[in-house]
Amino acid sequence: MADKLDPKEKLNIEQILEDLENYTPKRRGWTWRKTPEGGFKAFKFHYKDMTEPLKNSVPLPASKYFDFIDPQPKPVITTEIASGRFEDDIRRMRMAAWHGADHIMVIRTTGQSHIDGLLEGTPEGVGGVPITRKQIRASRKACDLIEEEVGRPINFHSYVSGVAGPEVAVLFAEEGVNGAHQDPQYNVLYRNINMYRSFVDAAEAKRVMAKANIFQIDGAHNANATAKEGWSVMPELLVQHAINCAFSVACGMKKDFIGLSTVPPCAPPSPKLWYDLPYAVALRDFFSEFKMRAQQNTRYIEADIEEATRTHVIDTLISALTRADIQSTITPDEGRNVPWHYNNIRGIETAKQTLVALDGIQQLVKIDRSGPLGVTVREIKERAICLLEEILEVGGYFAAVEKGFFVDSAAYPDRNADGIARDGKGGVGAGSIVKRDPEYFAPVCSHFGNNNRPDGAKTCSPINLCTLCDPKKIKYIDELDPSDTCHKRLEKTLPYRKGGKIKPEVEWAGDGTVLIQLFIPEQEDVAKVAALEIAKKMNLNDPEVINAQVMHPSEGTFVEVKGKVGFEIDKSSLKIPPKEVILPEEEIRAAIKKIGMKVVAATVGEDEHSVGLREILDIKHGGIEKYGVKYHYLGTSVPISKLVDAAIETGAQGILISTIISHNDVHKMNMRKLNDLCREKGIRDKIILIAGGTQVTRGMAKETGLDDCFGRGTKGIHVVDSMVKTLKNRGKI
Ligand code: Z97
Repeated sequence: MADKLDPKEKLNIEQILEDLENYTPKRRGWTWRKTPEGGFKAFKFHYKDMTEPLKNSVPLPASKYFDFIDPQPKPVITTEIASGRFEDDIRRMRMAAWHGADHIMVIRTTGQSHIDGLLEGTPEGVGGVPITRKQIRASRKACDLIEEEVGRPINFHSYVSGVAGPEVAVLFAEEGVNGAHQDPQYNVLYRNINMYRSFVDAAEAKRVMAKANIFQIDGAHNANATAKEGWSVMPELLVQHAINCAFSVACGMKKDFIGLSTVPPCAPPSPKLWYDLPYAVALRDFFSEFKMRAQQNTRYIEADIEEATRTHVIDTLISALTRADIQSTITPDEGRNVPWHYNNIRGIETAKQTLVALDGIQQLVKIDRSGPLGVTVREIKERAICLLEEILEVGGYFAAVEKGFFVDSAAYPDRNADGIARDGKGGVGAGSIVKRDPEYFAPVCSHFGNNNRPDGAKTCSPINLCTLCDPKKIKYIDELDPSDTCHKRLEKTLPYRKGGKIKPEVEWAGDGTVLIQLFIPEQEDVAKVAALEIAKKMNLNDPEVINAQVMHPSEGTFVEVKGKVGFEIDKSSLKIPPKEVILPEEEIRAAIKKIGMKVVAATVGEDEHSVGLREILDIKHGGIEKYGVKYHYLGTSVPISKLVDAAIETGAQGILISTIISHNDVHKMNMRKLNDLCREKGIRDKIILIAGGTQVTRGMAKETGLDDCFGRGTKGIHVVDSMVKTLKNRGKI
């Protein structure tokens, strides 16, 4: 297959799936972004904390005013991709990478913790999609191509959890997965896996991850998301981080490969900063040697995308004020949908835009510990230490879990007695721990324990190397169920990927989903039902209200409805207008300056409608004045002859007429007259003639002998661009 992606071509999924059994990842282990010595220069700016730019990217919308630069912030930026179909996820990964994500987490739609072994193939089956070797290999292969295309390594990430955790860790090490969540407390608290078994499994898994340089993220954020009051569990979060960090180091993980999953725990309308900033500072004080993976708050996301985005901006401000080595992003639609692909991009853009804007903030603003912040930081730390002490007093971690110390919704030392309590003898895998047999020989050498090789030599040499030392020994198993495979799914979506058919989508190729936004001037209950009726009349299938926001209790409601279209568009039936390329602003300004461009302008005939023309002229809304053109406005209903005379008198190089009235084609008549008169006076080749108006179209220029014509939606830039192009064609510049 082609070893390079072409930005003009879609990802060829079928090609990615070819010869997968022989594919090995191009790169292994975690990678950080590179910060150039002495900062980074782009356009007219000197950035303090930006990293090397991408080879190919989509910059922020406002970049067109800044020479299309696309500065890349220092933290690695994460996006979580959750469609469940890896064949669609890889397209989303490519879009995400172009917008600046270099840490791509794949969330399965089933809990891996429920599965006690590894699955093969790419089944959707029942209960969601597990992680399998084929999916990972295809995704890593796609990432290898995508990282080449954008010019920056992509860290591919998934989850090591459940009683098959050690096997999953080996699979990840074999397949070049670069990051993973691993925290034995997650299994215990949220998946009811036996607590002792979970820590034994974690020891194995962490050892394997450490040897493979897989970056680890812990699971403390889950307490924040689960507790009734996320902000009350701050002391406990510190304790959970501490337990996982200490255990990971004991298993042989390097501290800079251990990431704390931190979430600013509050959201407006709370006074967020008073909780989130001291918490962030306390964390960074206690865990200064470890990496911070700052995640955006999901606990309080409702259905309003804008609201989620605003909270995420404040979260990112906290990251910038403190430290985030990885800035994780959440799609702003998480509260109302399975995340949609363009919302992944919105999340990434939110983080990128905020971090770029806040470049070097720590040189401008210092955190003041002398006031209330210092007091609160100390208080959080004291509460955490007291909780740890009490855990030790009651007999240690396992005893504390039995007593329901964790995810209690009160701020320690208060207790609401609503914590998650687990029985040490119960849970999944209870009683399954067996003492290692002295003769036991581990299947992979980066195993916890010495594998009976006291000499410390390559521990797998007696079995002629293990799969981690010799990838050729990896057994690749393809699909197991011929009816439930990615190939079957790809057949169905072929028309939309390669067959010239177009259907809108948000999650999977060809899903047909669209979103409509309506303002209904009724109270909320009525508005929601009315919106659904409107969606049905628009022929949307399965319409569903996913957001309703009261504008006023009786004046009206903003409603968002999703639905599916039942039709498709034939690409070959579309008539695509040729794209007009506007000259760069700098070039336009230079040309205008060079010839000292002057124009005369007026509305003509019986036309008193002057607003459109004034907008094209005035600097305020980007009229031609903005680009250096001097204009002489003659007023309304001006005879053509007066305009031509004025142009001759003032030495203007252009005449702009505006003509709205079009009955009896009076607009065209005036346009022709302008051309004819200029010819008569012998100035036609020295003057640029342009007409505009609501009934005017570009095609009328040819018909009437003018240089250009403009209709609705025209801006000053289009007119100056046209004037400069005419001058160029005439060899004047
Ligand atoms: C995040 N927004 O980025 P299973 N292990 C740990 C976890 O935290 C998780 C799993 C395993 C979130 C999304 C939520 N975390 C992820 C420490 C899940 C998942 O699928 O339940 O077996 O494991 O962290």
